[in-house]
Amino acid sequence: MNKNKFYVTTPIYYVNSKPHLGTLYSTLIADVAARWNKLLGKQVYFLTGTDEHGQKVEEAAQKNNKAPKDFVDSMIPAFKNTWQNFELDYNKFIRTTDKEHEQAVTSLLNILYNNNDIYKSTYSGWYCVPCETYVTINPEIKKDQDGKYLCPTCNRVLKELEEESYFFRLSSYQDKLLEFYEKNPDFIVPKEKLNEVISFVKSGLKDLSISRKNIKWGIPLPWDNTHTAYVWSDALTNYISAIGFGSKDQKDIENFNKYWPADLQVMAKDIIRFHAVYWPSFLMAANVALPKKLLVHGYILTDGAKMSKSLGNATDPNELANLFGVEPLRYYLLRQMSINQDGHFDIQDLQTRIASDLANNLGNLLNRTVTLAINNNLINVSAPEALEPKTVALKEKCEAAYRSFWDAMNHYQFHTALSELWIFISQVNAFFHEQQPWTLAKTDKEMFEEVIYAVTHSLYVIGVLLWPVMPKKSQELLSAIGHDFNLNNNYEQDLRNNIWNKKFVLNKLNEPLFIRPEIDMENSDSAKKDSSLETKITDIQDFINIEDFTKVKLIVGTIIECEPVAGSDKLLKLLVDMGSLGKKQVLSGVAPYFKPEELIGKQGVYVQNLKPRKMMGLDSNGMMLFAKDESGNMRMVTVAGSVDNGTRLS
Ligand code: ME8
Repeated sequence: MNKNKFYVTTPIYYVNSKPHLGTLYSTLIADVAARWNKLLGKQVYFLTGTDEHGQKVEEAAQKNNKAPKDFVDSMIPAFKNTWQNFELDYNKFIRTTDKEHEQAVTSLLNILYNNNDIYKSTYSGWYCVPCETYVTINPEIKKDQDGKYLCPTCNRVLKELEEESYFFRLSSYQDKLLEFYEKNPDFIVPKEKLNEVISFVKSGLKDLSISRKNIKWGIPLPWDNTHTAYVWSDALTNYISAIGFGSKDQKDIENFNKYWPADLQVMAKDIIRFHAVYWPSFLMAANVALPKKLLVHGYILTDGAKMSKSLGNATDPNELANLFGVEPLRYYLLRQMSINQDGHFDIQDLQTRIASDLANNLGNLLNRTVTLAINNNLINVSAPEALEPKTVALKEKCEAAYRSFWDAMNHYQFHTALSELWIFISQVNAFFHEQQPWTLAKTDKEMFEEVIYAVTHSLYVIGVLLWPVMPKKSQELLSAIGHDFNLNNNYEQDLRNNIWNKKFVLNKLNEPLFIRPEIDMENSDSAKKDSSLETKITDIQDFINIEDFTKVKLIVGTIIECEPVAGSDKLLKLLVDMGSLGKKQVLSGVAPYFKPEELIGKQGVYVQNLKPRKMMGLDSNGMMLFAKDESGNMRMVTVAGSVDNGTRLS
């Protein structure tokens, strides 16, 4: 088996409406997985496309006064343009109306029919047209006020059907499926979804209706053209038809053998049963290998409801991209959504992340470093012969960040990977501030160059790792330090080895890497169209994220000595005991409020890592926290109960 290839697929989307944030999210996940595997040096094939047959589309075409094929053709540009706008670099866009696909479905169905896996009978039951699925009636199925059954997925009225249909012998695959799940416990990410599938299969599989007699808009069954293939037996086949299944052409056969089985099939939980039960049984029946992994992501929610085109609360990704930029939106979706859980899309949060993570933490770091270096005539930056211990510590953090990022990406936990990377970005920022290169530029040229080198190398690693998520920003960042992103570079080995010997040439950026959004949402067209965008963006508070908060070291400490500072009405000199962290002298402007003896023995909260400064010729290291009450009296910030000195607040 070719271990050096990576085949990733998205669901093929129904064409009854335009792409939305939810379908963008699935396609983006596949794109990032594809790019990450390219970065690891693999040959990648990324497939997406559209699901165009069936009753739903037939009805939508009728409503639009169009022939079905004209209707589906008219919907394709919306998908292709949106995916292009979002830099989704797929290899193939398959449509179920493509000739090769129709041929592949015919081949697959013929194989199943000839193997006696398909038989004719009568279907009687309940069908959901919007979901294109049969629903088994059980006590949990709800009814509307007229007593009509409602679909458990989309809440719409079910239709009763009784018609002749062909059935696939799904029931005879129950044991084989269970054996497969047992042997492949990693078949589904996250694991609990596999357990749900196992329970469903164990509860007993019924044979599956795979054709519809009265629906003309579909692929006719090869042995009975009065029936068309039921949408799922048609749609699921796209994953193999796109890479050459069923073709006699030698090139197609080679392509199919090269890429199948798929390494990753991305979807949300609504269609897991089709992919984890029906799809593997069709493949088993045709003696074709099963996909290696299904990645089941959560729903993007707006106001607690799943965003979907049929429910009518979809946010237009292109409008959002116009307001916030394509790549910041890509970043936000991956960073904010914990991949296997549902998550809320929140405009305010989106703009906070852009301002804080992108513009502040990353963009400013690049800008400050490059500007400071160039202003001090440092343009060609090369590695120092030996590194100071503080630089070695940063280098070690860089290696650790790469490893954590690598691990999270390989498990498709993109939010974790990005959070790890931003922790590293905070560490680089902290290094920059602690080293004070603006002072070193005047006092210690050699150390100045070392600090600039260390930050630049760190930015190089950050830039490369960002490529799967923000390809253009990654390139812009790398250009600013004199590198080009090139997939021929063996980045995997390069970053793993963490050898700091590269040369950099610094260039000033023409404009900042990221711009803080300052959009008046009330007057924006897209805000008017979509109530979920109603937040007034200019009202944003200056939020910090958790990484920013954790930069502040708040420690519990007891004041063991306290005396006035000679010559000052305001200052008291405190000695704070922080247990194992030692004792520190702090100057505090609270003399008008306390007699020294009132503070001695009091336990309070101390900011440990505030930059030391001198007041009245005395050192002050850190700060003790106080709060003024309504009457203007000062109160010391304390912890309820007694805590060991030196305990960090969290
Ligand atoms: O089910 N959040 O097509 P579909 C996250 N044609 N992802 C979402 C989402 C949301 N709010 N809404 C939709 C079909 N998705 C079939 C698939 S495959 C052989 C046939 C994504 O247009 C998610 O991936 O209804 C979900 O599984 C898919 O779109 C459903 O797309």
